Amino acid sequence: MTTARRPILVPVLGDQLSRGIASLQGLTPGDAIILMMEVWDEATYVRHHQQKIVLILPAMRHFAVELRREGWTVDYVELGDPENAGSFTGEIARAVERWSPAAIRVVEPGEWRVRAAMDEWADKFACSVEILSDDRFVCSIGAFAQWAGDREHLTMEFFYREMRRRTGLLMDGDKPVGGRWNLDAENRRRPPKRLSAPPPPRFAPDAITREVMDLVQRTFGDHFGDLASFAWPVTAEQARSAADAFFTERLTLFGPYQDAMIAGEDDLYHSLLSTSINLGLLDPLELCRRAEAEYRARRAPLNSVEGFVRQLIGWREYVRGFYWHEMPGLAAANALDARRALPEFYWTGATDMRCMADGLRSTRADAHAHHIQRLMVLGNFALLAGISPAEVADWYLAVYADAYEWVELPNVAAMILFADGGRLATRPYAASGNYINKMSDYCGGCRYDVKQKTGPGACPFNALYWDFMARHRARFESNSRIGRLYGTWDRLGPDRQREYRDTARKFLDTLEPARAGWARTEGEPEC
Ligand code: FAD
Ligand code: DLZ
Ligand code: SF4
Repeated sequence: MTTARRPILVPVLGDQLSRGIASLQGLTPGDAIILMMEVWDEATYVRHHQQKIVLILPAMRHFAVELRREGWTVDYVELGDPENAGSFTGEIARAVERWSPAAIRVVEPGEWRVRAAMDEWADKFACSVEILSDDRFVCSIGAFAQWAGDREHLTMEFFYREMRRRTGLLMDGDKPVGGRWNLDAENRRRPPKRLSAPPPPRFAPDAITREVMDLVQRTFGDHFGDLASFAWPVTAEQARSAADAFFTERLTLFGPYQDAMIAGEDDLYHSLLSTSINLGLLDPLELCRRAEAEYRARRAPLNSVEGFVRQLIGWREYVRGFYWHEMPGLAAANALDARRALPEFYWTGATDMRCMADGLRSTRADAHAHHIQRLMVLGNFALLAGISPAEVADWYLAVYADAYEWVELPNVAAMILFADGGRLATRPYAASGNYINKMSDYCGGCRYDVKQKTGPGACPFNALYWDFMARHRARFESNSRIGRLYGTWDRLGPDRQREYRDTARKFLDTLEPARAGWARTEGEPEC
């Protein structure tokens, strides 16, 4: 680097580990100092699962090694550095002192609280600050806002069609390949007994990762989650090999069994790529193009490929736009006035409900549960039991390795809890035990009876479902998608209805509230 010119300082955050990140485009190693910061605030603003920290810090360290190999100057601040200021802003201040940069150039972050801090940098530091749009998403925050306009409901399906047109994915001219936009109806196959998928690759921790594992054990050993089984990809190369395995071994049946659940089968035909995509190790658009190529080469059926593409350029893009469009209100939204504390068993896994226990086990073991467990088991329970959205959101943000607020909060507050009052979903994803029984093998081995509706041995989802519907009758009776269910409820008559509601109340009374301090350090203000 020439000594005469003041460099551009380019902070790269822990989930911006993409070589093509916008802040580096157009720069050469001679122009820039790349700043990477391991900071206490990010590791503790919620008490992340131990594996989430072990995923992110080694991924950052490996990324720094790659950049240095390419000739970039990387100013890397480790968590254990005694001078570490503990926050992004504090570390930028120290870096500005060290380098006297001409400007700071950074890509917008994934979380509102970080954006709020970033917006203050220009006033705090004696140099200009350029905050760039994150072009790893197809739809910018501004473009989403334009699409949303003043629509009352932000229906994902219409947004998704726009994304298909914009990217040209699975299109024949201006028509969807195969004549239909969405093949979701073909993606709900009931799983046969003993459905089992080829296991996804696991990546043994190397020296860099093992060093962070020691650090996490020493420093965050009291955070939720097991560490010993850590096997997530932490480099772009590993992430590519995880993607290869998905495309060759699991994509074909991804579609049909997307909603299936089998006890002990934690991954089934899911891709397990969210941790790598969200870190920036994989490009979602490239994955979609590869999935399309599998279809065009007749190696994968359309329902699997369209399902996968829809998750990425539909749901993933949509929830990100929704987050920025609805924040900061979304974090405090509670349209159903749900106030119950999160039960302790979400943290301990100690419940006799087999479906819940299985999802909680994989959450603890791998910092992962697949979509339908997050949505229709763990999320459905939180909805029906009326658990406070803020407590549920903290839990999801802390326990999953792929969780950042931009993707976690819309899924929790809007998709599962209906806390946004129906901006995202036209009806709540509420279901009784019957749904779980149809889509899984859980109920056979459960101490509760899924066919029994009331009484102490009945599947708790059954009474909770009707209790939820009865509690929210005023809101949902006029809903064209679920209003007619109140006819079924009315036909039960007052005595039977009372039995349902008593069963629900008695069950809810047994729930022990989670002790303080699991998700956030006690006594610290919420960020
Ligand atoms: P696959 O089933 O293989 O799906 C392929 C990809 O599609 C995923 O890797 C992911 O990038 C994307 N995707 C699928 N569904 C969604 C969705 N609803 N929203 C956004 N992207 C989606 N996903 C996260 O990445 N981080 C989260 O914090 C997160 N929290 C969730 C909370 C709840 C309550 C629910 C219902 C879903 C949440 N999801 C979250 C979405 C989804 O459950 C995970 O992306 C998925 O389980 C990751 O596993 P996979 O890579 O095997 O996904
Ligand atoms: C989640 C996380 C953790 C645990 N640690 C760091 C860190 O030390 N340094 C960093 O740059 N990023 C970390 N992250 C990811 C950030 O929380 C994430 O970049 C912001 O939330 C913005 O999305
Ligand atoms: Fe879950 Fe009810 Fe089935 Fe038990 S019976 S596994 S609680 S749905």
